[in-house]
Amino acid sequence: MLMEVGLPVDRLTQSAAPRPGVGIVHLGLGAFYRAFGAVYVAEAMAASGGDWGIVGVSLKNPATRDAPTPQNWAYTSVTLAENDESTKVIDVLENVLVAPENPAAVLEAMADPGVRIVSLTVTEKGYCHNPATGVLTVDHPDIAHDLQQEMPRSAPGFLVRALARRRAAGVPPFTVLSCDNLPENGALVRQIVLDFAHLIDPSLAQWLGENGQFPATMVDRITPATTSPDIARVTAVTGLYDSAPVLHEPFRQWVIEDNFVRDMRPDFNAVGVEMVKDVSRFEQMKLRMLNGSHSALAYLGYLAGHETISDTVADPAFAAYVRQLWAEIMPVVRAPQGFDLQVYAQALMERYANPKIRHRTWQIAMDGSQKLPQRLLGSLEANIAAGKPVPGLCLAVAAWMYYVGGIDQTGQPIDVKDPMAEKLRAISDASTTPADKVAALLSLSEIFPTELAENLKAPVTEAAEFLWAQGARQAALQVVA
Ligand code: CS2
Repeated sequence: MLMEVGLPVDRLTQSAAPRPGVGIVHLGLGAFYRAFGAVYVAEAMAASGGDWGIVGVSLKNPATRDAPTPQNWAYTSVTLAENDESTKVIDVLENVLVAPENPAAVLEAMADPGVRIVSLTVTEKGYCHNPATGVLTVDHPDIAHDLQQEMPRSAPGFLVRALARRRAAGVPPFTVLSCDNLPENGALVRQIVLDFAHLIDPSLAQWLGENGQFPATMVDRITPATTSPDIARVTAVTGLYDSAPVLHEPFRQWVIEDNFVRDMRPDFNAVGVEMVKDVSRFEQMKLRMLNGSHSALAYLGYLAGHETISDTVADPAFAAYVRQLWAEIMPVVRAPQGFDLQVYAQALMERYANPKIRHRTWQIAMDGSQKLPQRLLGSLEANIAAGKPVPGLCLAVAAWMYYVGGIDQTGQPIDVKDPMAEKLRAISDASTTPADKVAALLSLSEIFPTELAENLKAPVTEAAEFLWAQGARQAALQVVA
């Protein structure tokens, strides 16, 4: 690996300072958590101490553990501002486990009495729920397996089996801290955990209902997946080879409901985390304004041949389109106290335009079936109820429909990543006209509630017909005309 960068450089290594005890197990150790939650935890320990070392768990990929093992999972966090860049070593991971290789070790780590928080970034699909209703999907293959077997595969399975061990050992539950972009993520994961627990042992569900805590969070920092050229670049800047740096924007915002089991948590207040009673307004603002526009730009931008979000908004057609989209979304967002949505939108535009952040449209386009409800459909529903026309939001849905058909505007195949990819492709292939495709896709009740689907039929068909005939760029221009 060292040869890759062509320089005889040393490797980044863990510091020799005494290690803190482990207080957190994190499920889903990807770039986002390492660029965000882990950084805050490291800073909170630097500010106020505490045994909050982190054991990271990869639920799938051994590469997350293997590549940075020689550096004991210390890594470089690179902040990329438009005209400035800085690096910092984050040395807060004490171990990394790969769940499919050794689920028992993961359960053991989670059951350890020193662990007081289990946080999650397992993506929307990792909760194994129905995105339209938020209910645990009991016939999901991993859930069906985990309900029968002691050694889990899914995040809900690990949470419940580990919590059962703690109860049996007389240890209080850990706080479950969801850091995924889901609406009311605390209540959602609570319901999933309680439903799962109820199915294996109703008294466990009761114990968790009484003693568990599942604070809601709003998380925000744009963090593209790290690429090989990024690794070479970071090595050139720092002079140390790091196989797993994370590159992200300067902006970050973490809002957490301050509701932890026995109030045990790192000193988040000391490092700028907003600890609040109610996260819902922050979360709605972020999911609808940021993630909603991100998905819209991802589908349209990809179809128009743009590789990244910054390339997409550099095109005046899409910059105007996203402003129109925000104008549609703002009236159906209840801003948190002290927030001005116009200012928030302007800041988003500047964040998207940062050319140093190579956030691929393809990356954001992933898993649309799991993302659409909270990102776009909530805004659509509220606008339709108010009788307002929403051409920008309808075009975003139509663009997703085009994208999941799997062929782009130049006839090239699209590598669609989505748990429903096959089904979406089959539906698309079976219908010939845009109107047929729209009708068939709207009938997927795990994504579109029936009444909304009915209301969307005419305006999304109109958007789709224009998009299919004229392409993404013209369709965006038509929305703002
Ligand atoms: C993005 C998010 O990939 C995606 O779907 O919309 O990861 C987004 O970058 C983050 O939520 C920003 O905080």
